[in-house]
Amino acid sequence: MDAVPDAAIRALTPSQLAFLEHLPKVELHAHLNGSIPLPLLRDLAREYASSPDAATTTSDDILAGVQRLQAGEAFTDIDDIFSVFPAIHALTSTPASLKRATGAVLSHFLDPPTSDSTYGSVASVAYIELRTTPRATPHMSRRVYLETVLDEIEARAPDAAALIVSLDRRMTPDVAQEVLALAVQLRREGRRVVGVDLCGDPRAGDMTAFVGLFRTARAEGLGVTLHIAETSGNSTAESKELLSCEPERLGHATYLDEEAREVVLARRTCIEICLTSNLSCKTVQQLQDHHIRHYLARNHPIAISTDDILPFRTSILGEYALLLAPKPVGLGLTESEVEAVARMGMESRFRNTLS
Ligand code: 6MZ
Repeated sequence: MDAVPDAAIRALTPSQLAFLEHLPKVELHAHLNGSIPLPLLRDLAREYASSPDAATTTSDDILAGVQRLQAGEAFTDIDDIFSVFPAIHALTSTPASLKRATGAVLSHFLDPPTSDSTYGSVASVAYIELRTTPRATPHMSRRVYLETVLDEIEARAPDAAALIVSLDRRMTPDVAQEVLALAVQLRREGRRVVGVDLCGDPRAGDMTAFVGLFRTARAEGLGVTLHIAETSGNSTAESKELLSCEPERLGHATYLDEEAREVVLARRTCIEICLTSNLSCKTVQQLQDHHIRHYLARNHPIAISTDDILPFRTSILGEYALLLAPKPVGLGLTESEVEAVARMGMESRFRNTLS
């Protein structure tokens, strides 16, 4: 069966496709290591196989994970998706490979529209906030990790790209504290850090320990976006706690209860919507049931985003095609409705640049 965004792109008329290609779009929810274009992943995997690291880590698991990504295998659920990230991380554990990965992700999103053998039609975005979780590896510290990504962002796309520093739910309090301090310091040094994110396995961690950090981030002028209620297992108490940090944006927000939704609506908190991701992770069963409908009906700010183009085999064009294509392949929005959605994304960028 076709991947859902591919079918939506094919269901468009030539004039609708041209409309989407020229529509000014932003990407606000893309994880660096989930967004590596497949051709580069192949090169990195080949080089990894003959590197000294392959002899010291569980390289069979890593190569099996990479093979799954190369084959474009469907993932069974969100657990399955999370099982593949360690393989990708093994391939970007040196400053050189991380720099190449960052450059390739920026090119994928920002270079002029092309036709690409892996993703079909590819449309570029006018602006991207790329997010990543700094890892300490045998080859670099967390600070060097972030500097490597920032060097690439600032060299290639100083006006069209910025960094969101991710805190992973699985981090120990000490590491989370260190990562927040790095985000604050780098921003004070004038680097292109615009915000912080909470991401990672939605079932892991105790969020009580993180709330204070996100309040500090806000006080420091950083934008805050939190993955929230991504699965039915995320409790209402947890969502309430995360909302108490008053984040400007939320990732997924699939299972917010009525009370939390009222808070979000009243505050006009932007919801980052990743349609294909939610369908692939099976946190949403069918496109027509997606919680985007709730926000569209209320003209509430949303930002259409890809999440992880590598495992989900999607693109920003594919995500917009899902809005515009007729039902049941897409949501059947009109061009002017899609234009209004794209504008909401543009207006939801973090604007806290240092003066
Ligand atoms: C939550 C996700 C995610 O940070 O190494 N990540 N976190 N929900 C999701 N929904 C599918 N998709 C990706 O990119 C990979 C990391 O992003 C987070 C995971 O923590 C993953 O390890 P970086 O660049």
